[in-house]
Amino acid sequence: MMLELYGHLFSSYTWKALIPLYANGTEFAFKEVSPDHPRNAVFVQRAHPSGKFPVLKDGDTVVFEATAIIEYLAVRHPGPAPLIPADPLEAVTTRMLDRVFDHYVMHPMQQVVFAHLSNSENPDQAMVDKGRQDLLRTYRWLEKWLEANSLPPHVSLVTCAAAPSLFYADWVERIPEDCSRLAALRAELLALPPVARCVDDARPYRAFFPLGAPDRD
Ligand SMILES: N[C@@H](CCC(=O)N[C@@H](CS)C(=O)NCC(=O)O)C(=O)O
Repeated sequence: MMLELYGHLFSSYTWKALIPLYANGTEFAFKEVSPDHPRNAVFVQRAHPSGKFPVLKDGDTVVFEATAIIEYLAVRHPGPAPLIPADPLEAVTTRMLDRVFDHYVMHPMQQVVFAHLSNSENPDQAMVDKGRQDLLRTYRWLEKWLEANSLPPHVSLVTCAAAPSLFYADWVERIPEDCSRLAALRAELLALPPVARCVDDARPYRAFFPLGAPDRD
């Protein structure tokens, strides 16, 4: 039975699950979660404890949380992309960085976006300021980390977490000039074919970005 991925093409966490599928040329059916496809939305509401996507369905197996989806793909649908490094210690670093991008880049970016979604005229300024400050703090941490380390080879779990989080975070709080390594990493990620495909497929939805999408990327 064909794999099914439930999500939305503009959603950062959906990209995180799409990138490994594209990178490995894995066949799957994309199930858009939107009011136009209420059955898909109902499936996700039932499958995920918080009704969030992406959700992967592989026959009778349902996997949610983008990181778990990537771990599952690495085991059940492996391909040329080294999603999880074979070396156990490199795998630890990979999983640690995945958490860094989810918790400290994606999360503050989403907080700022939610503040604008909740009240577009008058977003909660404390929430916006906190999200922006947290992003800057993580940018500087990543810049320092990149001085001494490099990411695992693409396309790994880290690629999948870093690409969408840095893509949208930079729209919320621009990566400052003193973080040139991080800015270069973002550009490198966006040039990878599976990431470029996500960026291109999401273009029709840019008008919906609550802070207004910048005229770049
Ligand atoms: N921890 C989840 C986060 C997923 C998430 O935040 N998904 C967003 C889209 S990017 C979502 O489902 N938003 C709709 C909602 O919360 O109802 C994961 O890693 O997959």
